[in-house]
Amino acid sequence: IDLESRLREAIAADALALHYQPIHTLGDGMPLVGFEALLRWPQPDGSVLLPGAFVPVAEQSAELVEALGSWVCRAVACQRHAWQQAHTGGPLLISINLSARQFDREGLAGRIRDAFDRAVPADARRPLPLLGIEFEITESVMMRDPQRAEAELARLRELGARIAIDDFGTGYSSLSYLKHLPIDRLKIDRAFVRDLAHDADDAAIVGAAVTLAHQLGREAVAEGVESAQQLAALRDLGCDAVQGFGLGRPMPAADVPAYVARVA
Ligand code: G
Ligand code: G
Ligand code: MN
Ligand code: NA
Repeated sequence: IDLESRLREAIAADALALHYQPIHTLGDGMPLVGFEALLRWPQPDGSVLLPGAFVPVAEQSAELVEALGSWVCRAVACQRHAWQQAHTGGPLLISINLSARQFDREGLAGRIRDAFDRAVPADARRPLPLLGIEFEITESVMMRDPQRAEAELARLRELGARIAIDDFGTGYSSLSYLKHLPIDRLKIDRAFVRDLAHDADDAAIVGAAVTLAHQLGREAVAEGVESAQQLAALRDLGCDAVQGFGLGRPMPAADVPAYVARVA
């Protein structure tokens, strides 16, 4: 059967997984600030499909993109509840990737709130259900329907969430949206981080992105950090936080408590 039908079944059977990649600040001791939740689809033969292989398939269908997005929110809400019960992680931020197509239908913020509320027992619900959750959106979100996106993001923030622009610098868009959108962090795409330590152009771009973020009162996070040289360059440029294989790879949820204990 085709991938689309199999994905629909996998969502219904709760057969997807999230891996969690740590994000650390560049401050003293490089404290852990949170994790980005990344979709994985384990296959019957033991292999694992990465999101690039199936998120685009989901995006062909408004209903499937919605089902996948709700699954991710439910999974994060359950996981966070379990970690809180076990006193793992304290007030860590968990970042969730949103597809641009999730904004196509009205009421995204309400549906996300419902997904979070339904995932935990009634007595564990909070007045701000999305406190400690960050949503990552790409610049392309703004290309679809800027007014709706702005309104939905504002609602997500009223529910306690933070907003990050993902893959910053790679999108086809103007910078003007930065002024209007309620954004907390810019995540600088790893394409600019890769050669940062030896490429003066990349260093200039990353430096400008960090300055732009700070001037607007936002934070800058660098993605794809693999080496100590990149880390040193990012510290010199005043970047706030870092994420990448050099700090920690995306890990199954079961490995998170040990990681949190190790870096604490
Ligand atoms: O984990 P990996 O590097 O393969 O992720 C590739 C891409 O898949 C990233 O750009 C990421 O934004 C996207 N992605 C990962 N998890 C999710 C998710 O839960 N929802 C959506 N829409 N995209 C995701
Ligand atoms: O687009 P987005 O930022 O959501 O993509 C996140 C993806 O980047 C994850 O799938 C993750 O596996 C990948 N990633 C995270 N850190 C690194 C890194 O240091 N190097 C490379 N090449 N990929 C990374
Ligand atoms: Mn991301
Ligand atoms: Na990114």
